[in-house]
Amino acid sequence: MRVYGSLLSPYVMRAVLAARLKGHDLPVAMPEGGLKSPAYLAMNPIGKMPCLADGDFHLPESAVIAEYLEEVLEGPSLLPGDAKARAKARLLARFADLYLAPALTPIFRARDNPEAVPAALEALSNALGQLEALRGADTAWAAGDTPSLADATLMPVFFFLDAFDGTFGTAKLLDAHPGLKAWWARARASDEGRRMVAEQGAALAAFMAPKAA
Ligand SMILES: N[C@@H](CCC(=O)N[C@@H](CS)C(=O)NCC(=O)O)C(=O)O
Repeated sequence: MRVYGSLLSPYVMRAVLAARLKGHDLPVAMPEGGLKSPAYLAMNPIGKMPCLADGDFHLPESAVIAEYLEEVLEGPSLLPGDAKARAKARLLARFADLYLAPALTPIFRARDNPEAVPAALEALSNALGQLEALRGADTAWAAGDTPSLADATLMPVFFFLDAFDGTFGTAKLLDAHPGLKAWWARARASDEGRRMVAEQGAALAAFMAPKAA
């Protein structure tokens, strides 16, 4: 199995992290010819990253990939507990996809459209408050006592709160949400968190380097 994409993408990292949390390392690489090449579009007509290749089976969309990996890989369950606990993990992951990550996008593109940043910061702050409320009581991991698909989804997104903090004060937004702040501190300090932060940091630096030149 392999994943097409770059580790800078929180969606690619989600797939990679889901595998790692189950004890597996998936190789990651950009597709030869890029995301819009005929060869890649034949695998993934959406033309975005990630796309999982499992033999000749190709699967796009990070949430679906993470659930597939949960089903096919040996290792600890990333959807542990009863139906309610599993629904909670899925809910937090879905919230990240639908509300949290989109609020970060204009901040990522601030160079191209700086006017969009204040509204994005407000949306981000609002989304963090909603996430804190959805999560309820703080638990060791995002949705319970063990890692779940919610952690695999949220951790790569929270990396960007730290990465953009110096310019936009994004990590400081967590001061208003102590449960999330405590979860992120623990997740970031875990073995998988430290590895992820190092990899995303290196990928972000490489991405920014040509723009700074
Ligand atoms: N819903 C998709 C989102 C994937 C996505 O937006 N990927 C971005 C990178 S973060 C991408 O491939 N952008 C390049 C493009 O759209 O051409 C998923 O969860 O996999």
